[in-house]
Amino acid sequence: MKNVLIIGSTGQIGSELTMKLRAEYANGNIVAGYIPSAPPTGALAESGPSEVVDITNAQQIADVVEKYNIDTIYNLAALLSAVAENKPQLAWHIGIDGLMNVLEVAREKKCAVFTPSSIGSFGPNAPKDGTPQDTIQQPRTMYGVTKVSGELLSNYYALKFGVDTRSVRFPGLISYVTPPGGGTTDYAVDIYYSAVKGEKFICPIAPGTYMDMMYMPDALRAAIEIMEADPARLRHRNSFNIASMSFDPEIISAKIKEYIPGFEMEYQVDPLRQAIADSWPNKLDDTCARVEWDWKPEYDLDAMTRDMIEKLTAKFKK
Ligand code: AKB
Repeated sequence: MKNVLIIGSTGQIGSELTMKLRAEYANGNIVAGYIPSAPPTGALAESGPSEVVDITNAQQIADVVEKYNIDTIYNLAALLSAVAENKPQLAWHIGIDGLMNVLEVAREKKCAVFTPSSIGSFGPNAPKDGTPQDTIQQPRTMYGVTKVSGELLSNYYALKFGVDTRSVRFPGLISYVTPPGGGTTDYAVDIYYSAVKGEKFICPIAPGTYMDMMYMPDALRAAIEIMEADPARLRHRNSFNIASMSFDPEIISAKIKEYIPGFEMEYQVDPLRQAIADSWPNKLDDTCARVEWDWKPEYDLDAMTRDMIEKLTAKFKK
């Protein structure tokens, strides 16, 4: 039995991860932590317990961990990259002060902790292609600064206090369920919505800009598999590079055209998002994740595109 608290359960990853954890650990308490401005609705609200848990409130976290005898915390509270650039203090407060609250509760109550990092933890000095697991990171964005700091802080708690912290560096995540908000990679979600609605897509990222991307089912599996991995095999903890596909706007647009021949795209590059994207890697090397816990993606661009178009078409027909 597992008792899990998901902080940020109504966000892009949380809304799907909570449902998957409830399916996988059906006999446990899978608690959807949320902030009052974003309460759970529909199946998320009906399928299990939910509690107000603001990551900046350590007591709230401790109370819910105590109440449900929580053994694992998924800490998904964060501002995405473009929003964090406009609200750097808040990004730090949620990303690092909040993480510190989680780690302290975890130390006291002996919980394992998953806190996602990102391709955004790398900056322009990192090798762009085949970016290694262990390399110079030096991000230039506040998002990246919080991600690298979060990786270091999580490793510190593992080494110093024995807290079982683990994580992955997520690529841009693509899903038809909950839309993302304020990320640099979000164009790769929005493009499918425009295509299925029959609208021309205005692309904020320039042609030739490659970034790692991943379909949500693979990302959810990664988040669960890393927490279930045999600790004796792990040489790394925070955070593992994971990868499945890398493309630029031209490649994803051409792929969509194979399924929706009338699809049109025009570029209106957003300087903020473009600068962030230019500072990120083109493609990560995820060998360590493959070797240490058998990570393997299932979706490539073609399989993801087929599924996205099919699922969004059904969604808009309702
Ligand atoms: C973002 O674009 O901010 C995120 C990420 C890659 O971490 N999707």
